[in-house]
Amino acid sequence: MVNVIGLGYIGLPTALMFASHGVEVVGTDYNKELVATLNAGKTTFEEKGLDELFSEALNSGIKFTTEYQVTDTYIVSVPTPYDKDTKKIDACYVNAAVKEIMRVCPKGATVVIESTVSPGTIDRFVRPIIEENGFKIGEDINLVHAPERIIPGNMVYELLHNSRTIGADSKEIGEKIKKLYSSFCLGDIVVTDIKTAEMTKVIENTYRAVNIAFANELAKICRYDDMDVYEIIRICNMHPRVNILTPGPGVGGHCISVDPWFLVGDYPELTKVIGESMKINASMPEFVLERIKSIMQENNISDFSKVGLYGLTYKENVDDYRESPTLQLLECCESKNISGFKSYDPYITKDIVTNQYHDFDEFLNDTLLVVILVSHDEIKNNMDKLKDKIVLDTRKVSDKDGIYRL
Ligand code: SAJ
Repeated sequence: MVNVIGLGYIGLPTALMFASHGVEVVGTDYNKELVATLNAGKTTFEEKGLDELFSEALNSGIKFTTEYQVTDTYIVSVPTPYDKDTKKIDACYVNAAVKEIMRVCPKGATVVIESTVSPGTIDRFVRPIIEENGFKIGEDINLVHAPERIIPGNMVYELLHNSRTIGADSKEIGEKIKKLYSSFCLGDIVVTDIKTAEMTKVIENTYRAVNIAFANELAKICRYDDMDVYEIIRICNMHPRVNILTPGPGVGGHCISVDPWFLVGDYPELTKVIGESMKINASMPEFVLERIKSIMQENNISDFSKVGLYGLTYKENVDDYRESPTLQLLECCESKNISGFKSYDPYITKDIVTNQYHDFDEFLNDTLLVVILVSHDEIKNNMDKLKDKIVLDTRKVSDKDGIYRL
């Protein structure tokens, strides 16, 4: 039986995927409310195909509990934030989960860490916890790192089809866990050592962060000297070896805006490009605020309450608002004593900020300047509703003339 620890954005779909492919699974989370919701037959976030997968997993007998199980395989899928001062990984949730596992696990068990961790984290934190509990790694307990690669918005498809990396101390254990993931994963599974697996995962997200930062920096240069960044990127990308990403109002989510900091924290002298890239991405919400102020001035709008922020999530068509550029923008406003912005997001039904609307038309009625911060399908399909508005489109949702851009 596999005991999946942590039933969040990664742990839940992973647990469901194993269960719907014939693996006996118990999902454990310390959040009682979350476990109660799952036991009541409801999923805890919106994701394409997740409800169907949930039903299949329930039919296959998946169970949810707050208790750690006595079993032979554990998969740890808990958050790994970073310390805002040191930029180093904060492994407290992984450490706590491994300590709990050690209280119940029998000899011979395998502990798989799925959570994203910086290179060396398993050596520094996880191994000592196992050894302190009197187990010999490789004999009594096997350790594996199996980072995920799925993208919110297309998680179910990517869980099935993406290739994966498995890091293990021995080839034999690596192959054993590869076989387990092969129960559902159709992509190639590479077996390597633990530190290599740790580094590859962090690098994948760092690669994307650096490339987004490059696009964001181009947007700033083009704004400064009145050039069209989108047209320039479009033309450059016709070169066979150029593929520039899309500038935006910032980088959110719990991966790309977080993981590269681990490297900056651990290798401060060696991460010049990465460190600057993270700063550029983090500067985008303020850049958008400055854009808003200059557009307000140009259009004689002095009241911030006439400005509506469209989109609160960190990207399109998901309900996840962790570290979202809009929330970063509102934080920036707070630090500058600017208040009054209205906001709306079709995916956020509860109130998470002040002046938040829950109806698109009411939101539009009360605003003069609409700032598009997330390219949800709703806005893409309803741009005609904005025809009488002043629009700042930070996501290039529309090609129309007369719209302000980054
Ligand atoms: N963004 C831009 N411009 C772009 C692309 C993205 O501004 O051209 C912004 C998005 O709007 C968003 C942020 O960047 O705010 C991150 O979004 P994303 O879609 O690039 O990535 P995530 O954070 O949802 O998921 C990433 C993925 N990693 C890579 O693409 C390398 C995913 O495969 C990982 O599984 C996930 O991180 C994770 O859990 O680590």
